[in-house]
Amino acid sequence: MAVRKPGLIALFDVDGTLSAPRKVATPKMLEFMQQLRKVVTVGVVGGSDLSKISEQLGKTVTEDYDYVFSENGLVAYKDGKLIGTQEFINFTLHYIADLDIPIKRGTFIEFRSGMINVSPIGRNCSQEERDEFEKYDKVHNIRSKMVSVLRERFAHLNLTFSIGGQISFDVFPQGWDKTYCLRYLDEFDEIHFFGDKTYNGGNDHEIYESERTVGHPVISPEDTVEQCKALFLVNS
Ligand code: M1P
Repeated sequence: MAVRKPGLIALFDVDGTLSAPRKVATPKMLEFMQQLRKVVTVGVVGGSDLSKISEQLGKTVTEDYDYVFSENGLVAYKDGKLIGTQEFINFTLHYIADLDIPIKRGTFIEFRSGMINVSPIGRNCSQEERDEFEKYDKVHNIRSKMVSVLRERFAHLNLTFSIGGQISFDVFPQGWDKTYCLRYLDEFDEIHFFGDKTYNGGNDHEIYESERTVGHPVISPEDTVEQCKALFLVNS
């Protein structure tokens, strides 16, 4: 029996590489990949989501290949098991289970496009509970302590943790913060950014700190108006 060469992986795009664009791969190609897998580790990487890749490469795609990366690796499988994200989810849910806070509701983790939102109290809480949690968190630093633990534990995943709202924090790949929008603003050489969460760990921090922006921390919408008046409307 052939022995796989250690340290070598053959990684394949899907559309136009393993199948005609957007089409289902031929049985011959699928069979070939299984033959190939006997001698090298085989991975698949596609920009589309797993359901589209499954349509093209088969329902059992995550088991049929050593690695399957959908959404360019945002969702990653190794030997049929979710990696990265799955480990993160399990650790985070254990952490929340052990948290001693007054109220817990449902939806502690929410998957969104390109980000995971984590809420120690759970997103199903009422508005009143949400307001209470925010106050409680200000005193007990539940979110910032949790973020410190996760940041250290999952340093290898190069994630950004961002506390933006009242009851949760966002987790996403580095660079997928608000600076992402700056690529659409190349024609401007002076970009003023205003935000209330400009501190380290806040979801305005990266864009506020960016070399491409002049950052303005604000404390309320009223403050935003005042600062804009002083900056842009004096003498106009
Ligand atoms: O826009 C700031 C944040 O608003 C919500 O946070 P929370 O539910 O904790 O108040 C969420 O949508 C969060 O993702 C977002 O960053």
